[in-house]
Amino acid sequence: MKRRDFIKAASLSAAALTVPGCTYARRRSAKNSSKPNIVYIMLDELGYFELSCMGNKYIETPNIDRMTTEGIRFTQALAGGPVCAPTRCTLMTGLHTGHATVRKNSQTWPMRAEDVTVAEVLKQAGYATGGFGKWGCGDRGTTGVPEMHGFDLFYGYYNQTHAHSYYPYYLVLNGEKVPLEGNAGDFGKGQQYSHYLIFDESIKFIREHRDRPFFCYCAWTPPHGRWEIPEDEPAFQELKDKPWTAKKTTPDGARVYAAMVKMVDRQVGRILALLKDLGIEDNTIVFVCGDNGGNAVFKSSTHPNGFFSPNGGVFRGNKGNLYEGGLRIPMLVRWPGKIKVGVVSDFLWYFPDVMPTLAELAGVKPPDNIDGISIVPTLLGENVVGRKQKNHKFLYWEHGSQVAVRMGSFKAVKPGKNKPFELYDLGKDLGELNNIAAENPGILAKMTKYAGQSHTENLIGEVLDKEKRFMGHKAR
Ligand SMILES: [Ca+2]
Repeated sequence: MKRRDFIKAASLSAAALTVPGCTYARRRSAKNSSKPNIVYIMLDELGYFELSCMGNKYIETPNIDRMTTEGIRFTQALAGGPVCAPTRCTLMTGLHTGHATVRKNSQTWPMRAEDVTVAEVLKQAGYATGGFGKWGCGDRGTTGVPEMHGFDLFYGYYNQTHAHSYYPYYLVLNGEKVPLEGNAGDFGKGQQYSHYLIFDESIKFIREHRDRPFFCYCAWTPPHGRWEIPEDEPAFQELKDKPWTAKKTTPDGARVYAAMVKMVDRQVGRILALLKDLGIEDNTIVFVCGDNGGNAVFKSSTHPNGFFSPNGGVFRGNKGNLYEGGLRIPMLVRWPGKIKVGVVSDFLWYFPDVMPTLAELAGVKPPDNIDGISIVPTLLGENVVGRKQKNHKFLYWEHGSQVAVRMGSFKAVKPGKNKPFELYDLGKDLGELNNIAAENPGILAKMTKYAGQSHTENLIGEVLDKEKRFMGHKAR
């Protein structure tokens, strides 16, 4: 499909949505905006300490920082998984990685047709649903595609490896390839920077659905590598002469990385401004978060925790493992007039909680058999909601042969095959340095029992047409 046809198709689908939208618009004003719009912005690999409000000395993020003074910041919001695909699947389905379908970054392990996503739940509540960026729960031609899972519109990358290029031959819209003229599948060069297109479509979706409840899922790829940005991008122009010598992939790596963070920060600011301009700011809840723990890129002898120290030298490990460094993410939530401002919360929650939380905000029930709990009492206040916030009995993760369980301040981690569980008390030992398993056999036994109960067989979705899968960056 040509870009022109894509725009036509997109506006056609918007027009189709506008018809019932009239009804929703009426219903909405009659019910005094009882269903908030939801903008969920997830920045791929953004580290807990990569915000200026968290003390990062290289990267300035004034717009995301604003979310902390205009909303709530969570210190213990955890990713559902330590890498892209599983964490997205837990976010979408409300299931932890012991129950979810996508448990690894395989490109051939899609969600099943019967998996129910948050988009499907919100659709039942009358929401328009749009997704923009990296999907990761099923390639084209499988049962995992977003158009089979509640999204009216999904634009971006279905396959994660495809998302490694910011100048791809094509992006995907509702299962169809949209060729990007001027791109030849080369790394780092081309005429169309994919994230600009993805951002524009995110904005367009919000504009077009301002008169009805909408769910805008911005699973944006930056600052995930490869680290590519247009030379004339303002954020890069501002940083291009920084004397940062961190080496990785390209000599410009660290400068480009920081520019990518700065670019998405500006875009978060544009979304907040747009909501205000459209007069829907007070009826829109905005989330900004990372997708998994920080990736310690640009490591060197002078920067052993990575040049930008995404985990601040505080959390052990990083992306890919189940120590805190693989799971802690920035999480900021803003809803003017509804969420108290300037609050820092240590409430313990994770991605499976997103589905029941959004379902409650939308006034619908999520599926019964999920692992998440609604955190609406924490967001809006127990008095306002009229009930106490429920706590997790435990939280669970698995990733290959790694397993982790969190129970209160205790964290049990099995770091690999044939390795015993370690036990840490994060209340006293946030860096997971002091293994107290031997001294606390009772606590560990309870947690390993939870772990044993949490793992079910990993079922797999179907490949319906293998010719449709991503065939490599050089394939059209
Ligand atoms: Ca990721």
